[in-house]
Amino acid sequence: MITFYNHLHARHQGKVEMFRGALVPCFEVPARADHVLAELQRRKLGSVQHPDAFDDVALARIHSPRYLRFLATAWDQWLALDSGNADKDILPSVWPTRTFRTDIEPDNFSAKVGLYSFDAGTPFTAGTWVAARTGAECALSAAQRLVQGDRAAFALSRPPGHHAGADFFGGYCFLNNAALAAQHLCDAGMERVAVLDIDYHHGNGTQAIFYDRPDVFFTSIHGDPRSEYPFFLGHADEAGVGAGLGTNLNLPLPRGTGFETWFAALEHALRAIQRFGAQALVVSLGLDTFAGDPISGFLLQSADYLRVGERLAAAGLPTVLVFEGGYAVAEVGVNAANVLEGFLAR
Ligand code: Q9C
Ligand code: ZN
Repeated sequence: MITFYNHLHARHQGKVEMFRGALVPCFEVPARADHVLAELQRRKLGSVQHPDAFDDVALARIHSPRYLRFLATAWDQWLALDSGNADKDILPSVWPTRTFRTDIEPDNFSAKVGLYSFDAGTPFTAGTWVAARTGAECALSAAQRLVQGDRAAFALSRPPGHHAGADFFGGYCFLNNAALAAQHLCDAGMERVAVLDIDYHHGNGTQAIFYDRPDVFFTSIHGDPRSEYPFFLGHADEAGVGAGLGTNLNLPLPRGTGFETWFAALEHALRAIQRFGAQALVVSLGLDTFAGDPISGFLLQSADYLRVGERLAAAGLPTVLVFEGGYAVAEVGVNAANVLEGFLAR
């Protein structure tokens, strides 16, 4: 399968994230994608290309105009505050929670950052916009391959995307790559598209984007949000709304869940996708379900990812794989390549 590799991913390189009252080194590091690329090439799992160019119209199918404007200009606004800001990352510190207004974009830069974000774990750096935008092009290029008749394509990019909503960043995500890919498939004429999110963390952004949509089915297997990030979405009773009622399926599992139970949930999710009648599949491929992941709580082993790939292929749908989380840096390449190898073996 072809891989669209974000050759500019390392331009996004956060220094620190807020964790329990301290600034700690970022978990979402460039080496993650480097290891995946190296392992794909070592095993010869297909050609690797730079993405095709897409204009802002493709991004605006998912993201709001004012959010896109903010992302494109945030770094310059940050430098305009103080040229000494060049060697510091932007981190949000104030948010409009319940009872506040979000319809007026404030002039104050910190307030803007808060308006367009939901956590203090997602630094915005000098190269964040170009990296995120090029990553989105990887997802769109992969989706376009399906339109042209390919069986599968892989978007190998960072920063990840599934926590980003139509107008907010967070959870290390800025542009929702999986949602952009799914929308591209819809726009190319597919009437029913499924997004399967197997990152450890619930894909709150993707869910929210498609929550009222009857044409995009979203299903996610993730750590129970009562204890796991992103905490405030991802419960089993979230089924969609309006015309989208019945097209959202959450399968939360407790921290400590092992492969057998997790795989049964995957089976459940794929059967639901089959019942929905999906014509194509977008997989938010997080590898932070791995037992060795430093910030997650499932117990999958490296060999299990071969079976995950096989099962995804057995769904028999044209499939875009989109790289999301996975923070066991030394193992993330092997684990991602195992999914691809399992998929290709079917
Ligand atoms: N100190 C993705 O996997 N912070 N995002 C967890 C760790 C947020 C994960 C706390 C985790 C976000 C794409
Ligand atoms: Zn994750």
